[in-house]
Amino acid sequence: MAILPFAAVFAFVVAVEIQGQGSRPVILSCGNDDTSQKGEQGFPGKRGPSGEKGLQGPAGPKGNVGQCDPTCRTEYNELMERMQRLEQIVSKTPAANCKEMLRWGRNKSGIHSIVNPRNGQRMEVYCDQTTDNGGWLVFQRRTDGSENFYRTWAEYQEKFGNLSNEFWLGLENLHALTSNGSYELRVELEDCENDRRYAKYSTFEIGSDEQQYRLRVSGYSGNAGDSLSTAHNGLRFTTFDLDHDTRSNGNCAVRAHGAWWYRSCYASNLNGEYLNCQNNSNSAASWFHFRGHQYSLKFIEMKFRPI
Ligand SMILES: [Ca+2]
Repeated sequence: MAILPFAAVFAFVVAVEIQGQGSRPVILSCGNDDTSQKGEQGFPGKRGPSGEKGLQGPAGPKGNVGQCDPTCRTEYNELMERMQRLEQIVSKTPAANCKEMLRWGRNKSGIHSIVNPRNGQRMEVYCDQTTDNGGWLVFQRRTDGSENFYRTWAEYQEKFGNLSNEFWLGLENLHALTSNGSYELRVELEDCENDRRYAKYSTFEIGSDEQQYRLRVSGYSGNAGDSLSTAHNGLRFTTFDLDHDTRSNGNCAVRAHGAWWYRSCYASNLNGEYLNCQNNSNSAASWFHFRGHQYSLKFIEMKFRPI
C-alpha cells in the first residue's frame, strides 16, 4: 500500500460538475493538520443592491370573441322601443285619475290634468298625492270663506271656485268620475285649535242627474266620527232651489244655508256657511261627531280615489 510520504498539508482544487449546480466550480479544501480544521461560521455578508427591474413580458394571446344571444338582443331592443313609446304617451296624455298619475311618478300634490270620462276631454283637478299614500282627487275644499257655497242646483251641477283654494268640482263630474269602478272617500277636517281629524269610507259613489245625484257611502273608519254614512247614505242632493230632502215642511238647504244630501236635516253640512270657527250657528259648515253641528270648521277637504 502506498503511503503518502508526508502528512504535509496539501490542497487541491477540484472543479466538480455537480448535478443541479450548473458549471459553478466547487472548491474543496482538506488537510490533515490543525490548521485545516473548520473555522467558526462567519457572519452573512451585506445584502447586495437590487437588480434593475425586468422588462415587461409579451402580451398574452387574444381572448375569444364573446357570443351575442340574438333572441335576447331582439327582446332588449323591443323593450327599449316600447319604453320610449310609453314615455312619449305618458308625457302627452293625461291620466284617468290622481292615483294613476301617482303610478306614473307624478307624486307632487297640486293641479293636474286628467281625462274627464264625461266627455273624454282634459279636465283640471287638484290631486292630493301625500295624504294616506296619495292618489286622492279633491272635489271640495273650504279654507277661508272666500267662495260662495250658497248656490243653485244648476251651479252645483258644475264646477265653481278656485282649485288652489276653495272650490266644488261639480255633481256631473262627480257622477262621471265615480260611476265606473270602486272608490273610497276621505274627509279632512280641522278646527281652530289645529286639531285635524279625518273620516274615511270604503265605498263612495254619486248617482246621475236622474237620480238627483244620490249619495252612496259606507264603511267608515277614522277619528272624526261618522257624520256621513249613517245619516246621509242613499239620500238625494238638495239645494235651496231644488228640494229633495225628507223633511216635509221646508227645505233643509235653506235652513242650513248649504247644499247637501240632506235628510231632515243633517249630521254634516260641509257646504254650509264658513263662519271661521263660530260655534253657535245652525247653518255652519259642520261635522256633528267632531265639533257638533253648530261649529264652523276652519278647514274642510273632500276627496276620493279608486280602490
Ligand atoms: Ca223638504
